Order: sequence, then C-alpha cells, then structure tokens
Amino acid sequence: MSNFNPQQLTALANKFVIQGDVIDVIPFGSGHINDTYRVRTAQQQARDYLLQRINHRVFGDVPSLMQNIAIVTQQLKRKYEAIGGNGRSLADRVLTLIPTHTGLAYHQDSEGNFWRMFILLADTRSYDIVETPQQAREGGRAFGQFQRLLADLDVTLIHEVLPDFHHIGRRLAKLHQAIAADPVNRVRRVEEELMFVKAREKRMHTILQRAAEGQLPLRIIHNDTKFNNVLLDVHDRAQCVIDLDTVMPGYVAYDFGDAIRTIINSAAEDEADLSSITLNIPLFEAYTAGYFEEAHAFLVREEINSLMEGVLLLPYMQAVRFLTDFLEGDHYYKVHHADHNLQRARAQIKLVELLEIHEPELRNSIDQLAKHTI
Ligand code: GN1
Ligand code: MG
Repeated sequence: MSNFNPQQLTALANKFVIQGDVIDVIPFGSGHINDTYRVRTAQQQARDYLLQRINHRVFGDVPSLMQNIAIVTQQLKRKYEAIGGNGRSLADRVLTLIPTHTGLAYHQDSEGNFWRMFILLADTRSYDIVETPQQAREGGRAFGQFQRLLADLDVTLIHEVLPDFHHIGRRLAKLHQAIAADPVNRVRRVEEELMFVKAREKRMHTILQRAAEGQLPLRIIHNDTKFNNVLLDVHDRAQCVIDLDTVMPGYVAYDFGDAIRTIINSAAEDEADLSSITLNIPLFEAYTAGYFEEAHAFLVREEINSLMEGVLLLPYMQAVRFLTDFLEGDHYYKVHHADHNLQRARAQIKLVELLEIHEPELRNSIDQLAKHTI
C-alpha cells in the first residue's frame, strides 16, 4: 500500500460529501488490488465511510469503471425498491457511492491517483474462510440474487473494463508469454506447476467452447465472487454484495466456480501447508442450494451443466494468474512476502487436484440440488 499520511487521507476524505468531522482514516480489508481505508466520523449516528484508492494500473479506464458501478447499483436499488424493504434500508443492501463536492463519482489527486467513497455498512462482517453451512447458503443466495436482479439489464450498457478477464485462452497466452520472456529468471522454479497447467489446457476450454456453440447466454455477472465479497449481518444473513469493480458480461459458471473456490476450501487461498487444504463438501452443497433458490428463475439447462466446469476452471485460472504474476516479478497482486504468488499458485493447484478427484460426486450433487429447485 502506498504511503499516505493521516493529514493527506483526511483531506482526501473531505473531498467527498460526508457528514460529520473525520476522526481517523485507517487501512481496512484484505483486497489484493485497491487500497481501502475506513473513515470514522465524529458525528453521533453518522455513518462511517470507505475510502478507496482505485488501482489505475489494473483499471485503466476509471470513468467507465465508475459508470458500471453507478448503473449496477441503480438497477439493484430499483429492484429492491420494487420487491419491498425486508426491514432493511436500500443503503444497507446495495453499495452507495458518495459523490465529491464537485458532483463526481471519484476524485483525482495531484499525483493522478483516483479515489472514491462508499458508505460503510455498520454491523456487518465478511469471512475469508467460511465456517458454517448457513453462511455458505446465504452466500449462494446473495450471488444468485445478484445475478437474478441484473438478468434483465442490457449487457451492452456495461463496459468491459478488464477485457477477457476470465477468458482462459487469453490467460494461458499471457502465461506462455511470461514463460518465454522469463524476466526475473523464475521459470526454473515452477517446472512442476507448469506441467500441471499444461496437462489441463485443453479441458479448461470447455466453457468457451460451449459458449461459442451458442449454448451459454452471456449475462452480467459479478466476476469476483470470493466469499468475502458478501457482507453478512450479525445473524449471518447475507446483507450486501460488495466489490463491484469487475461486474462485466460473462458466463454464470465463472461466478459459481469462483465462489466455490473459496467456500469449499477448508484453508486460506494462499495456504502454505498444502496438506491442510481439504474439501468441505457440506459447505459446497449449502452454497449450491442457496444459489439455486435464486438462480432457478433464470438459469437454462446448459448453464446448470456448465457449473461444474466453472468449479474446476476458476481455481485453475487463479493458479495461472498467480503463476504469471510470479514469473513477471509480482507487479499485479499485492504480495506480503517473497514467493507469495508462488505459494498462492501452489495452493490453488492443490485445490484443483482435490476437485478433480471429487468431480463425479460434486457433479451429481449439483444435479440433485438442481432437480429440487428447478
Ligand atoms: C483480486 O479485489 P480482490 O483483491 O478481492 C482479483 C480477483 C482474484 C482475487 C484473488 C481485479 O480480487 O480476480 O480472484 O484477487 N481482482 C482483480 O484473491 O484482478
Ligand atoms: Mg476485487
């Protein structure tokens, strides 16, 4: 995280239309891309805020990114208004952007950094590792509902801010470029991992092939359905889906697979001790059941058939992305120690191995749960 001192951060927070005087601005959350801070304000009953520095090396077109978020949050608010309150205010269920004093969705500082602000949702929490089936089911409902409420939004309104984000062919091409260039002389350290990746390249194209055959509708999906992107309330009920930076057109299996990647894994995404990575199948089933409760309203049969492909693809793609960044010298993801990207890649590879072993069982479970709800 770049260093901004408290005075600078307070001044940045005051660029936005906030209520109350700023008490402090402190680092918050565990994202790998943007820098996030919590802004506490003095006024009683006033909300706290989230201040974020958008990583503009990753998100080259910040105005389009912010436009996507505005379109998506407006649509969600419209839908929730129509459905009715459920005892919660709209600001508690959908992210709310706070404008700058000049009426913009972001502030650009003198060094060219882009900043934005959201309301911080009080009394919520997120989990890096899921603990109970109830949490998993709530996560499934939340992402299923997110897709459902966006299902009638015109796909062409949303900018593809990170082109080919989940296109495995492009991701592999980047990995091969990194192998060929080998700028920091690390290829020799990942030969085993590269063999694992290469042995599965063809199979991992299944979703793209089915899409090219016209069997999978292109929908607006979240594209970063890590479980910690759902905020749960104090009773572990899903309250709000967050991190809308990557909301773009894609296939539902991507969101399903990325969520399962983090839910079924009993260990952390970057677990160093590979023997502690195991599959928690009851959590997988709970997420899937919750997902179908919401998604049955729009899913077509071919999409249901594609979900298991997503479960294998997303951890595989994540391994490819971590390996690529490792080979390129760690420029994309924030790393917290030497070889962090390698450790992350190895943990994801271990996960793919386990998922392959349990594939028939997981596929069967998806089919059974789909029958009950669809
Ligand atoms: C990044 O926003 P954050 O840090 O949760 C990444 C995701 C990866 C994730 C892996 C824009 O997400 O695609 O799945 O790390 N976001 C981007 O933990 O690349
Ligand atoms: Mg993200």
